[in-house]
Amino acid sequence: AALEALNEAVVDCRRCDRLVEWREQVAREKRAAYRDWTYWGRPMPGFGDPAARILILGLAPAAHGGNRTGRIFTGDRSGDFLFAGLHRVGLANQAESIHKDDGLELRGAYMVAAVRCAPPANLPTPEERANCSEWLEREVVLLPDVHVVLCLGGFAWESALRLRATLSRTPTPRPKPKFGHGVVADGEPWPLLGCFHPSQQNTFTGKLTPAMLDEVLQQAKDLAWG
Ligand code: DU
Ligand code: SF4
Repeated sequence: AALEALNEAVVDCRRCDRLVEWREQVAREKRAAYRDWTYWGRPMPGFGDPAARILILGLAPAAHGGNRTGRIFTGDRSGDFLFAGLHRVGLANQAESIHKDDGLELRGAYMVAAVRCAPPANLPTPEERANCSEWLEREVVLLPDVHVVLCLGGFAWESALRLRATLSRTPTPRPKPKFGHGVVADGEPWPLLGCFHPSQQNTFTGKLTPAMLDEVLQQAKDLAWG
């Protein structure tokens, strides 16, 4: 219930001028072009199991993915790749995430983006990341069973390092733990685990294969329940 209340507040957030303008512009233009699509065009709430042991942290919604459907990683190719993997390892009840009412449930996992509004060129600014980190801080407090944060890409990794520093009131260690696929950074309140982002840049080029995704998801499960 507290998570739901938080997410009701999140979807009304208008803190970042540039992102509010962009998310609404995309939604306006696309609504006109595709009349049968409903466009969300608002901040994207977290999604998944409130008892999650694995927190999956992404970058930001895609303009025509989460920004269209209102569910994280839903309606874009990155999400197709990711949910298929979550289903293979037993963290999702189905392999596809199509829209908000498709029956998808995560088991043991919860997903959230470091920045909750779609950014131009998929690139939020450091200021936008800082703005949105307050939502993330409030949300993780409501996810007390988290044992590991799976960071999809370097931006999420950086956000998670900052989040840990804030929550544990301990500066990020120097040298800073370096992001990599399968890399674990121990620390309080939970270890971070790196995974290449499932964007088409990585999945089309073979930098991230389904087998590599499954391996890291299994590693996350071992850290969460092992
Ligand atoms: O209200 P709801 O989001 O449909 O969740 C109902 C119920 O299912 C609640 O106990 C959380 C759980 N759940 C879940 O385990 N995984 C999900 O992805 C969504 C909901
Ligand atoms: Fe609010 Fe985050 Fe969207 Fe900025 S990115 S407007 S802080 S929800």
